Amino acid sequence: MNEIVNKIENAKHIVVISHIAPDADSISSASAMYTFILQKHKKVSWFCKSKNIDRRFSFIPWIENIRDSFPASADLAISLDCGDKNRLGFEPHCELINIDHHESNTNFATLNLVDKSAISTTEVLFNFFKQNEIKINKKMATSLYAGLLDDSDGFLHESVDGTTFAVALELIASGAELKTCNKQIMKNSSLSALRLKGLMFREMSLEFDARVAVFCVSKEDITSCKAELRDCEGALEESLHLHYVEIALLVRENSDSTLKCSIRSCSSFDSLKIAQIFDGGGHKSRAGFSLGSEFTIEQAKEKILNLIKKDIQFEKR
Ligand SMILES: [Mn+2]
Repeated sequence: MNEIVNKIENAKHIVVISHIAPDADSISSASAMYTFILQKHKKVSWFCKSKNIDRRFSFIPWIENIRDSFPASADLAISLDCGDKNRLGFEPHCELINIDHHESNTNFATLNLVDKSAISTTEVLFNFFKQNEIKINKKMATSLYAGLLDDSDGFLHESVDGTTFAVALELIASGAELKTCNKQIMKNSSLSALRLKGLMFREMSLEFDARVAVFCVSKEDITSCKAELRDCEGALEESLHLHYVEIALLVRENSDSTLKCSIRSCSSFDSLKIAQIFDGGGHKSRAGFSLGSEFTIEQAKEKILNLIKKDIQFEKR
């Protein structure tokens, strides 16, 4: 029997963990694992340190069961889509299994199922279910599809290939509610988020021959639009649609004046390499890291742009 299946069989109380500030992939993969464990008539809990979960995910099965306190009686924890231990937001006292696809994953658990070639953690989980002849029911299929959809940027990410569509096809055949997923994940925005996007594009600067789009967002920018921190993502991703832009940089101020920096790349530029200088994580095409309040937004921007300048290939396009 597979080692992970074995651990699940032998555990009494299992906790699935979504990472802090969870995205669709982390929520969906935890949901699919939760459904699987529930079917085994096992006691299962769902932990996520962040309180403010994106409303777009409200259709994901069992999401109402997420708790921000870690149950004391748990004897097995399974983290989903967490690249490193800090992303858990809690140090589990029990045995830990790590299921993920991040390039920067540090294999921090006792048992690690990390496939860096997978487009989403839900794809890793799909393969795990298949290999262990676990039936994917309608709830699981919906969750797995939602993560695949979001992490593949609606099947437009450059690493999307026939395999991605083959997985999607199988999930649809298993009953995935694709219309709900497509609408909720890809086409559901708030007015505040759209206002922030407008503000961000108005203030965006272009550097290095317009190959780098730069966004600086203060906490006042966010509050003036009544937006959420995560609403900065849209403009960041969309700036890569501009013809010459290969890299997008966001320096965002948190409410406590610390900074969160995100880098996106649609060329061979390695975002993760920069993020790792600052103990961050992610993938080549999308990575992030935090900075303390010792830097102003402007100083952080200059520092990161200097690093990007060293790495960007100034070959003729
Ligand atoms: Mn992911």
